[in-house]
Amino acid sequence: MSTIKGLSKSNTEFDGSGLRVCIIHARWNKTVIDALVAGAVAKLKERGVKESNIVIDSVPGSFELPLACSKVIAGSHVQAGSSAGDLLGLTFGGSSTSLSSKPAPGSETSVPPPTLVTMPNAPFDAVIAIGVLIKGSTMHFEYICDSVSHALMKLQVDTGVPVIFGVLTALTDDQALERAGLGRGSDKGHNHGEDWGLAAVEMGSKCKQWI
Ligand code: DLZ
Repeated sequence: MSTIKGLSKSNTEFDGSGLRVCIIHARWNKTVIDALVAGAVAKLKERGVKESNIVIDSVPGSFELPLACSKVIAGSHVQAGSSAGDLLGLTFGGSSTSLSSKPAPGSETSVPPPTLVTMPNAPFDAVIAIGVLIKGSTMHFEYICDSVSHALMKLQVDTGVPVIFGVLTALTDDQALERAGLGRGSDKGHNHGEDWGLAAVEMGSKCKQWI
């Protein structure tokens, strides 16, 4: 019997030619990671994202994905007159230095002019976080799956930049392999990285329209 599960095709084919996308991937379970990253890149390019607008970087494990994604979003969205910390609503080192804040009354002359932060990079329209978690014999898997998924969701909602959830949470090696199109049976499975590439183009395009 055929399955009812799965992603249905969008009626619109989104154009990624004006998008800039960052892929951050973990290095644990490299065989599966490599296939997923390749699948995501293939679909980004198929939708017109220029190779020069695809930035790929890695972190040790999936647990590191939220911080890395947060940093690349903050770094690419630093605008003159606002700091990355301001943008994310974060306070570093116990004090916030908003460049737009007014000087304290009576101290106008003693406050040095703020150093404007220049925008080092064009902003990313979407970030794809790719990791492969495979259950072991301890609770490690559950803790990482839970914290990483929550942190990535919070990051995209807080920043307004789509963060595509490219984290496989597999109970066995075979589950992970099948979801990267590397299944060991007659059915090789479907490479979910392809879906993540398409999701990045769709969400990156839609979020530009929804502003
Ligand atoms: C430690 C660990 C283990 C046991 N398993 C995985 C895994 O299956 N997938 C993955 O991406 N990372 C794993 N890690 C590493 C953690 O994500 C993290 O890199 C370390 O705990 C250091 O913070």
